[in-house]
Amino acid sequence: QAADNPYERGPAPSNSSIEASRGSYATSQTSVSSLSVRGFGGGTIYYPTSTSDGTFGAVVISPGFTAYQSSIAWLGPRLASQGFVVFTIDTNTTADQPASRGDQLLAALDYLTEDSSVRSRVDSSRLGVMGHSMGGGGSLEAAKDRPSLKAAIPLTGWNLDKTWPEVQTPTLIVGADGDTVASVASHSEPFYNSLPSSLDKAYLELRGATHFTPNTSNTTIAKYSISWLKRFIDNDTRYEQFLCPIPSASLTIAEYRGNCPH
Ligand code: 9J3
Ligand code: ZN
Repeated sequence: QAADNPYERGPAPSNSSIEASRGSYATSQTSVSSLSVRGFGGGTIYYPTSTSDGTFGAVVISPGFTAYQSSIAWLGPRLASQGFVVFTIDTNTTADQPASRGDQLLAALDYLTEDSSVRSRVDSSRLGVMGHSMGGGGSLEAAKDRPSLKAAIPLTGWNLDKTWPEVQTPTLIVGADGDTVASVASHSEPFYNSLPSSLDKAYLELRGATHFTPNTSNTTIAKYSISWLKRFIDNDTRYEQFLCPIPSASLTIAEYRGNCPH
């Protein structure tokens, strides 16, 4: 790790390293039973196996309405292998609304850093939240409630609350151009626009994508999520090159907005 940034983990990144199906760390996983926790529904923790690189930042990920951790499981090893502890959770009930999912993301972070079997591997000062649909809406709720969070990434997020001026956490909003469940016009775009203009924020609209695109392996989601988490949870400016200047529209990106440099 570089002397000027104690939180840097892993080798210098390239476009191919952030697009790869796995990063440089071998990973392990451990299951957390719903019967052993309160405030959320259990889940699976994915983490770098080695303890030789010190602690890692961590991110908890919530699924959407009616869905289980299996719907976001691909992100576990994908992100953990880049050097994060990743906790994909189940919610108390699959009908829980975004505000509840936000509370559950925070309960899961507290479990991860205070009680879990991997707590010694986690840097409790460098935490983030992600989620799909109502889980994405929940990630905005969690950031609003806990401004110390370093990164939030709602994936095709859904929330009745369209205004998020209270958020102080760097936030990457990911929408899908063909989403008919949480249309970008009614959800992701107003979320992005309502975040403070002074905040480190970005809006990535996936091209040729639906509400359920975040439920299977997706290179565009992965590469920008990795870059955002690295940049803001690890303060790793080696990843700034992938976020700024703002990425151009392409075969997989319908639109990208943001404020650069971060
Ligand atoms: O989590 C989601 O997929 C939310 C989208 C939805 O079905 O909202 C309708 C209540
Ligand atoms: Zn609001």
